[in-house]
Amino acid sequence: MKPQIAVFGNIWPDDALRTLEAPFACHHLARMSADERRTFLKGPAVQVRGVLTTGTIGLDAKTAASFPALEIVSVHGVGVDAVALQPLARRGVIVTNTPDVLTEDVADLTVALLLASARRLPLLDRYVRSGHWQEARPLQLARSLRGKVAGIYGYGRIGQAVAMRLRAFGMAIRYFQRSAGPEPSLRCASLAALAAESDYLVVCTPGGVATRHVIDAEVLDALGPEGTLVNIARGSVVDEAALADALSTGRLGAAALDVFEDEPNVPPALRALDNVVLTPHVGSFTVEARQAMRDLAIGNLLAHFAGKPVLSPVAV
Ligand code: 8YV
Repeated sequence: MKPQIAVFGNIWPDDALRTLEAPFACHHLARMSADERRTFLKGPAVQVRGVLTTGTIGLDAKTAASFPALEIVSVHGVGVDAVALQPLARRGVIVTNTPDVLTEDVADLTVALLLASARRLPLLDRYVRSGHWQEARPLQLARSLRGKVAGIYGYGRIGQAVAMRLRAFGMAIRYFQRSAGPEPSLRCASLAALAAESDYLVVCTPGGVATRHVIDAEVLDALGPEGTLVNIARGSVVDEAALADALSTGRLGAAALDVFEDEPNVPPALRALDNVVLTPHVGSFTVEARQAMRDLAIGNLLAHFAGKPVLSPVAV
């Protein structure tokens, strides 16, 4: 009998679904109505041995409890903050994610956002389309990146890939994270100290309770009126109300954001601001990264049910 798996999210293209449906009996949660989902979670879910989910949806503790036979949760994404890691670990359930394969593309988007903000690309695009150029309306000069400091909060795989790129633009790198990291001489003593030293504060840290709202009014004030916040990690890391306040009162210069606390809902206060660049959580949204993420996420399930070690387990 094929192992039963529950598939969360509607991001799976046909070829991925075909790959899944050959070895597994799949229950697609995204295709169920709210009533069907409740019925499924109260009944057939007891047979489910594997879960395939996205980084954003994850698997919360209550839903995980509906799967008493669960052996593995495969996350399509590197961030596992939406997964109830501790309860699953206590039950001996394996959790896997998709690190490495998205690092370069997420780092590329980070630099694209930083540049788009520094050179005000969205405003310039609107300037041309609206005919303001033909009307010779005045334009404010942008700021050069050369010689500026990029402070990277979270100097892991993605943070280091961002640093490598920004060095090529002539920027100096500093970072903050709890552990010393690979270049201790560049590490600041605290997040606030990093913000104070930085022209651009780039958030690359994992989400979750440990980092919830750590980018608060104090950190934003340390970054200051000439400073820019770039966030490609998790919206939960930033206190969005404090951010909107700092931006609209001129205490912070600008922001470039790919992630938000309550996606896809972006606070109207942020959407209304000209000094903010917004993208819809697309760091890994390339053909290449998404293909590699799908292969790895499905590969983890295939390995587990073939009795082999999984390819990319999350250490708890
Ligand atoms: C995806 C992500 O948007 O990897 C992550 O942690 O946030 C993104 O790559 C998401 O996980 C897609 O499933």
